[in-house]
Amino acid sequence: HRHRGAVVWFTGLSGSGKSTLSGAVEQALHQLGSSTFLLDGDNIRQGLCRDLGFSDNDRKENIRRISEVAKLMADAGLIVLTAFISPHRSERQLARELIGEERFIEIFVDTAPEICEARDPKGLYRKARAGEIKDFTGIGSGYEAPLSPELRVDGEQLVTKLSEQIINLLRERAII
Ligand code: GGZ
Repeated sequence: HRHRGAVVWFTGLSGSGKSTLSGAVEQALHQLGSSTFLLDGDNIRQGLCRDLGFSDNDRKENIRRISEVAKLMADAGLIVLTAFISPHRSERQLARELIGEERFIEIFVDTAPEICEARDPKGLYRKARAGEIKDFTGIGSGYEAPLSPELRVDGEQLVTKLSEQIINLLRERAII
């Protein structure tokens, strides 16, 4: 199957829908015959980055390591999907420069903070409000929305529709 290595970099708040959406895109890519790998908190923060927390410095190091791993996997020809908050523009910019503009696709999963908080799938916003998590993104810690991502999706729309938008973008970019 014709495809080239690339990194599809999802960014957005906790509860914005990054994991669900990246999972759906990965499934769609498999059906099209592409080889993919999904990097997310489950396989990174439990392993390679298990020494890191959520201070600005630790998040920066988290994103740096993820960028390096994603780059290697893209070099190997995979379509890598990453699903991390990646709250700082500077770190996303470093990822872009490391991986290469032509194969870095930044997708802003734009879901209103109030919606993310209302969803609260893991009860973390509630804990943050109660003062139990001091540097929670959107409450005690900032999120810098992308200024010019390759794509901004409305996180309140249906996942199937958003996934199609992303697949179309990958076709336009000749990644698939
Ligand atoms: C933000 C936190 C925090 C704090 C734990 N702030 O919704 P989730 O649970 O599944 O996703 C969040 C995940 C964020 O990890 P990332 O590696 O994506 O963050 S970053 O890119 O900023 O390094 C959330 C959980 O970890 N979590 N504490 N304080 N999210």
